[in-house]
Amino acid sequence: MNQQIRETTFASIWQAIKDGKNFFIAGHQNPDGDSLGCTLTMVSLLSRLGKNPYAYATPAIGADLQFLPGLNNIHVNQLPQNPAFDTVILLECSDRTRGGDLESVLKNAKTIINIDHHLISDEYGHINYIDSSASSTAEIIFQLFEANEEGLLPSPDEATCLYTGLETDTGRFLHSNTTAEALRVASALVALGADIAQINQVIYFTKPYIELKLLGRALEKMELRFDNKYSQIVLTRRDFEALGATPAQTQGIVSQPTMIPGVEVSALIKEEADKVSVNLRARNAVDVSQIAQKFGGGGHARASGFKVTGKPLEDVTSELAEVVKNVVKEIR
Ligand SMILES: [Mn+2]
Repeated sequence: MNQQIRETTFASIWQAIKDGKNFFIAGHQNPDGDSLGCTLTMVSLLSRLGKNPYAYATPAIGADLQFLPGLNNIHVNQLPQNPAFDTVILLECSDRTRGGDLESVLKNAKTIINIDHHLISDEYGHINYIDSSASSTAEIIFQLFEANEEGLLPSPDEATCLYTGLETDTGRFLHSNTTAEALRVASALVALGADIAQINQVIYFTKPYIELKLLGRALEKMELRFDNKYSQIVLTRRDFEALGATPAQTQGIVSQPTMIPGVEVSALIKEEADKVSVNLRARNAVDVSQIAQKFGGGGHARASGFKVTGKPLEDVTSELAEVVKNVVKEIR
């Protein structure tokens, strides 16, 4: 994306912020650090500008993100009865349903602003700022600040929220989306007061007992297939019940097998109460977002996923294996 387009588009976002009064802000469902960090930053920024922001998240906020400053400003699972927002800002939502059932909000909005870094977007907004070269939406939001003509900068709390988005979406600055720009923005956020000691302590050096036990069980069940290029972990309902764990407690598990030399694709397949959900990771050669798209999902080249309802675990597992088999057989 060239600089000209970028500045023009940021200018149109600032104009919409200036023109708006009652704002609705949401990230995607099951919000991650980027989604929540950006939502909180926008709420805080809009409040500073004298606007009325209403932030929404669904269905819940993970235990590891409870430390984020300003979290009590988020309405979890609560939509107003008669929504009347002139401006809607959706973050990290590749289509208008990613943030939940928001039609009642969207249909009355004068301006919908869509800010995202995912590869594919429906461009459902009146203003669509999609930059798939950005490591995270947090990186884009920081650039948005920089494009502000009045020299507005993130507060220390906002810097903490944005840094959390950047750090979690880059896998602690380890994934291939850790660009020079991502590191520049991270550095600027630290200079602005991001509390990195707390972020790291809470997100990376804290894990509940049950999650460690679940990791152990998952690694125990890991299987290598197709010349050891595919790692498959299947967690059944019985696995979760045996530990008193939930499918939400599997964060980080799917990345573990990509440490094994030769593994190109890692899949974590979870049997949930009403669906089968699959997380995919790639080491290098494979674009797993294309695999996820075949099953109605999406995401990034190195990290993606999908959900299937009304199909048994075994069928999803074998259909996925068939697709992966055809993809990895090309890799020498
Ligand atoms: Mn993101």
